[in-house]
Amino acid sequence: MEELDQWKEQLLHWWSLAEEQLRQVPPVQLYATAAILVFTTLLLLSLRLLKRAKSNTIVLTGLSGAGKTVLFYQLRDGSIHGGTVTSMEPNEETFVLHSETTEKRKTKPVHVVDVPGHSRLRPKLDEYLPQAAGIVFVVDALDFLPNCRSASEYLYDILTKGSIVKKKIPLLILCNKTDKVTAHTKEFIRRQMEKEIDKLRASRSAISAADITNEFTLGVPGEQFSFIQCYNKVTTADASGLTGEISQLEQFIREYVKP
Ligand SMILES: Nc1nc2c(ncn2[C@@H]2O[C@H](COP(=O)(O)OP(=O)(O)OP(=O)(O)O)[C@@H](O)[C@H]2O)c(=O)[nH]1
Ligand SMILES: [Mg+2]
Repeated sequence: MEELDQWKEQLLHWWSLAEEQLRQVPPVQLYATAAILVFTTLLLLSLRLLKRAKSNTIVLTGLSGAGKTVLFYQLRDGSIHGGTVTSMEPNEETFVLHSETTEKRKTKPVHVVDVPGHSRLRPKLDEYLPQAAGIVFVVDALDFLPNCRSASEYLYDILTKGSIVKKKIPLLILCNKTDKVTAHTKEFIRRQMEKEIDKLRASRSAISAADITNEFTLGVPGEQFSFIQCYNKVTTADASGLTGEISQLEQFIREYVKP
């Protein structure tokens, strides 16, 4: 009890000292300090708000025939209509995910862009990637081995783009067509792509002095390449656009575009 009283006395003493000090300060200075404090708090608050106003764009990319357009329709309508043909233009729309249309609470619409894999249309990707909240790299898990090299090259080029690295945009490697038993597992696909990128890294750094195309390098020099070493968060998931098994894709979307 006595100790508490002592503390109280000490506090009162400090308070009166502080008061005396404040009284000596001209009021103009006091107002100026208060104004600066209020201004910085408001500035910090608005910066936080701005940061929260995040993009709601999800970009679907990957080689031609991987199943991007089928996934796009599954996300939007929960069906694939009559089927798809090789896309010649990006498919772009803002909608509420089909699986969420039955929910009572309102959910935020997602802006989904499906960029064709045809090499002539790939430059289009640069228009969409920098504004993405997340990138989905679709891989054909059935016909994977013959396409492993070109898919890895495409992925390498995405993961070394300055605009993507600087913003640390998360990327999902989506192994599609898992409705067929002969589809490769996502672990296998991840490992094979890591090996392929490891090889690519060596060949690219050898030529990069001559004609620089990649703004960033990947991985740790002298170490076997792994996606864990990337600046961007890279994860893997399974899907079947054909049968509508897209829950892992929707989970990824909702992790980065909050409902
Ligand atoms: N078995 C199976 N086939 C699929 C699946 N998803 C897509 N396909 C088939 O794969 C082919 C290509 O699908 P698309 O969605 O058109 O491919 P894309 O990635 O949009 O191709 P581009 O527009 O050329 O870039 C179609 O014949 C689809 O029927 C799937 O989950 N399982
Ligand atoms: Mg398509």
